[in-house]
Amino acid sequence: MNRDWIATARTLSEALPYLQRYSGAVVVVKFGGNAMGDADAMAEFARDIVLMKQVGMNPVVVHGGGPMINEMLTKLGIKSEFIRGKRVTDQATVEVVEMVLTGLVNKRIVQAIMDEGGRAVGLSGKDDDLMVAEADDPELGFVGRPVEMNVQVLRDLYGAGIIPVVAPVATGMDMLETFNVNGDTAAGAIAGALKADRLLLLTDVAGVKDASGEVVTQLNPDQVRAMIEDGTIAGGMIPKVETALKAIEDGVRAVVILDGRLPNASLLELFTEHGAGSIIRS
Ligand code: X2W
Repeated sequence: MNRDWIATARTLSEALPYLQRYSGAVVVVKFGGNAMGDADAMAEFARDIVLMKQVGMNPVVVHGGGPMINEMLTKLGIKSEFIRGKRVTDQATVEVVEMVLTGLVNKRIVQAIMDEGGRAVGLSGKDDDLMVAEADDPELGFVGRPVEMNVQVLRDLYGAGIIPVVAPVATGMDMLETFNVNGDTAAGAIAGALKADRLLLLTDVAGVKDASGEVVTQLNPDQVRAMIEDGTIAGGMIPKVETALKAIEDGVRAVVILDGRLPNASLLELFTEHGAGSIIRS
């Protein structure tokens, strides 16, 4: 018999305890613009999500799309800059952000999940008041900080067998303004409100690295705080670990930061002993 088939059967068999452990688990998956890559990467991500649903988990997808927003702003001749990892967002920019995220990117992900045989419905923070935000910092314009979450619509969707796909655009307290929310922040707020079993932050780095550049596979919140303080964790990793700390405070059981470009990254993390990336939990 072909050795590959034997290995496949063994892999499935070894996944049993993980399948049992995660049955019914709520898993929020942040799919960043940098992890989306090409059509193949999108299809592979969608397939992993459909598999999670098929084996009884409740995946909730929250996406980014920074590179796609940049592309559209460039086409329209609108200049854009970032302060501390967040896009300075004026009125013209927030309109483009909403169009690109809730239109182009959200529907591409919905299509990819449908194409793999799942059922997906796309929505933004505006739908059913899922995510209500306030201005984060006057310097940033219409960048929102989530202040009120109404996640029942997500429970209704996954309870009905549907995979929710959420664009990180929020409504204002007066229900008139539109806010651009960082994708990681939105995913953390949603995971916190759902008290999710897992928050997976799929990005384009292997995980949290120590001073020698090695990925640290397991961390607790105190270790993360110490690594921020001594400068080991820096740059774009800071908003991610801050999201992780806040989500854990809000009741998420564990947060994993992993490289979404790795083949079957989420499955490797959830269904094998090996895991992937860095897991943060108390
Ligand atoms: C982000 C929203 C998209 C996002 C932006 O405008 O780019 C803020 O910076 P990635 O692909 O996950 O980076 N919002 C406030 O987070 O995309």
